[in-house]
Amino acid sequence: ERQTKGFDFAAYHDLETIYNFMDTLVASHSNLISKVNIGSTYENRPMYVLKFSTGGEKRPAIWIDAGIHAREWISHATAVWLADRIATDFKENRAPVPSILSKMDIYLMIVANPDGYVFTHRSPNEFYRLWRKSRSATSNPKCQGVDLNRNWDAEFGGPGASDDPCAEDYRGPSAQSEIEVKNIADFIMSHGNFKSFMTLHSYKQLLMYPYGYSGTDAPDRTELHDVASQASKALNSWHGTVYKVGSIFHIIEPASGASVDWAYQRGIKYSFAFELRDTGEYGFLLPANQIVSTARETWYALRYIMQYVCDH
Ligand code: ING
Ligand code: ZN
Repeated sequence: ERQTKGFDFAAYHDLETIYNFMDTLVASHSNLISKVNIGSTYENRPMYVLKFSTGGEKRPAIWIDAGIHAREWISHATAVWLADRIATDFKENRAPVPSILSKMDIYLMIVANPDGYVFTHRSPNEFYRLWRKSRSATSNPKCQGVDLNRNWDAEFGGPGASDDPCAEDYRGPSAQSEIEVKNIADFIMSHGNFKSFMTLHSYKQLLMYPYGYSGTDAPDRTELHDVASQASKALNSWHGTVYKVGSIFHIIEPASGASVDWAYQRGIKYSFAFELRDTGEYGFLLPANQIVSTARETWYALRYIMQYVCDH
C-alpha cells in the first residue's frame, strides 16, 4: 500500500505540504526515487528535483519542471500527481513506465520557483495570489521579482521581455542573474545527458516547441510539430480537452530568454512547453476539482513524448 494514498491530489497545497509529500514518496519508493537538492533560492529555500532511476550512471534523461511561474498552481498540482503516477506505474509494472525507466532517468521539479509560490499563499488578495515572478530585489525598490522564464541565456534581452523591473515579464539585469535559473541551468549542464526538456505552465491549453524569441523555424520543427501533434491527440483521448500545437512565437507571442529555447539551443532536441487548462474561464484560478483530470490528460501527452524520446 503506498503511503501517499491518503494524500489529497484534488487539492492545492502549500510548499511545506508539497515538500513533505516528496519525502513521503521517496521513502515509500526508495528503490526508484531520490531527492536531489540543486541549490537554494533568493530567500534561501531549498530547490528539489525528484530523480526516478533504476540505476546506471547519467543515463539519457528527461526533464520536467512545473511552477516556474508562481501563480500557475495547476502546474504544481499536476506535477505532484505525475510523481505519484510514475511511482505507482513502476511499482505495479504498468506500461510504458518500466520500459522507459529501464533506459532513461526522469527528473521532475515540482516547484521551480519556491519563493514565488510561498508568496502566492500569503493571502487570497490578488497581489499575492497572482504573483508570477521570483521575489528578488531589483534596481527599483518599489518592484520585486524577475520573470524566471525570461532570464535564461537564450537571446536574453530580445523581443517579448521587459527591462522594466515593475513589468510582469521583467527579464532581470543579465542572463541567469536569478539564482533559481542558475541552479537549474547548472544542474542540467553538469548532468550533460538530457534528451528532453518539458516545462509546465498555465493557462491556454497549448503544446509548444521552440523558438519563442524568433519566428524562424527551429531546425527540427517538422519533427517537433509531429511529436507535439501526436502528444496532443493522446491528451485529447482522455476526455476531449483540445490543445493547440505550434511554436511559442507563432501560437502565443514572442518571448526571449525562455527555458525551452535555452534547452533547445544546448542540444536538448525534444524541448516542449505546456500551457495547461483552461482557456480562460477560470484562468490561473482553476478549480481544484479539475486537478486530477488535468493531470491525467497531461500524463497521456507526457507519456507519449517520453516513449518517443526513448525510441529515438
Ligand atoms: N506563458 C508562458 C510565458 O512564459 C511561454 C509562455 C512558454 C513563453 C514557454 C516562452 C516559453 O509567458 C505563461 N502563461 O507563463
Ligand atoms: Zn507561465
